[in-house]
Amino acid sequence: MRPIIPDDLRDIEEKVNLGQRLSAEDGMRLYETPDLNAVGYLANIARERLCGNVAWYVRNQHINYTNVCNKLCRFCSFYVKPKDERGYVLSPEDIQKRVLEYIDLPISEIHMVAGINPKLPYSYYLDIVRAVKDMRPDVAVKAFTAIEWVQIARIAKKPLKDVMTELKAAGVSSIPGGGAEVFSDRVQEDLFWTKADSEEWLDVARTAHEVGLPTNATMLYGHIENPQERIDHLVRLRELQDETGGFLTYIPLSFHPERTELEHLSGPTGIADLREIAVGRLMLDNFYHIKTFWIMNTIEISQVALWYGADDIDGTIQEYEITRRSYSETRQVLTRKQLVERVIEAGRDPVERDNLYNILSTDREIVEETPIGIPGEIPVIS
Ligand code: V47
Repeated sequence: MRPIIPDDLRDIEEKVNLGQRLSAEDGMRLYETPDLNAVGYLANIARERLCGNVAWYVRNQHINYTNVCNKLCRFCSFYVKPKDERGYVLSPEDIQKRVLEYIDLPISEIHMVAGINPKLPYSYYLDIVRAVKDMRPDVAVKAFTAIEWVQIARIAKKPLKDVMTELKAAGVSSIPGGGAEVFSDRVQEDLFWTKADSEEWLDVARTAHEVGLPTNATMLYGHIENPQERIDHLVRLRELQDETGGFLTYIPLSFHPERTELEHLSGPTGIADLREIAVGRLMLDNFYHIKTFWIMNTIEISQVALWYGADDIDGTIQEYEITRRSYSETRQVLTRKQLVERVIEAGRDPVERDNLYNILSTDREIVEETPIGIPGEIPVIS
């Protein structure tokens, strides 16, 4: 019978068992080996050592306050250019209406990100955060990708540290991981040349950690990047985490090519998605949480991913617009009961968390709530 770990990965197995750091070269071998199950098995050792059998989830809502963006990223299907008649901007009142749609559900996190709309003044960003907090004082606002933070500081004409401190006082309590894409000048020049480069993205994260705002980290994979670029990305995240300890979670984002300029690409397979979770877990030995974002990975792959290194399955997202419009117009919602049942079916223990991983509930028997969400029309506001 074939051993679980092939001979050529035995040295990596030994390091994983001893809790030793893997080198970039080890990481390349994890990408190159055809034996995905061996990689998953090793990732599960690291995962269970840190997180036991727990699978975290969150009751959350996404609000994308504008689809107008001047960054022209070739992998994105969400944005429209400034002046495009399909562009929208949600006013603080519109945002409160969105929050009201789910006010009866104990959502603990609102994830608020959007395009880079050059027309929005600094006061707008403060207003929309306050609008959410006025409506739902207890909810945690996880807001603005690094790219938005760069824009906010630019429009405010203030140092990043100051706008972060002011928006934190207004109610932002953590920062999502978007905008990192892949830390590669080559990929950046081709796909997102107008956007913050890797140094800037890492600087935003560093500043956030300095002002006491924990952040997530992402990597968008499965387009034109190569394994070496992915390993470089992970190593640079690991280095910053060694320096600050401010990252909460790493989320590999599976590229969806539909209706993007890269539609001719086929996008990652389920096998590639699982490998990315596993390599992330093994390389990022100083990250506690690895998230499988089920909206992009599918709930089925995410169930398996809980055995390939992931300890977080994200949430009962209400409406996800960043990729939703690109491959399906339907809402992507799992009720809390459905999500918990999927986790239990996968053999893990579901634990509801808030945005900082405080435990909110360990219930396994969930009473079905009113179907979550009302498909929201995206208002067109001049
Ligand atoms: O930065 C854009 C990615 C990101 C596509 O922090 C795409 O908990 C796939 O960062 N196919 C924004 N991905 C979303 C994001 C995120 C999502 C969930 C949880 C968290 C978190 C963060 O979405 C962008 C970009 O990398 N993206 N277009 C696409 N076609």
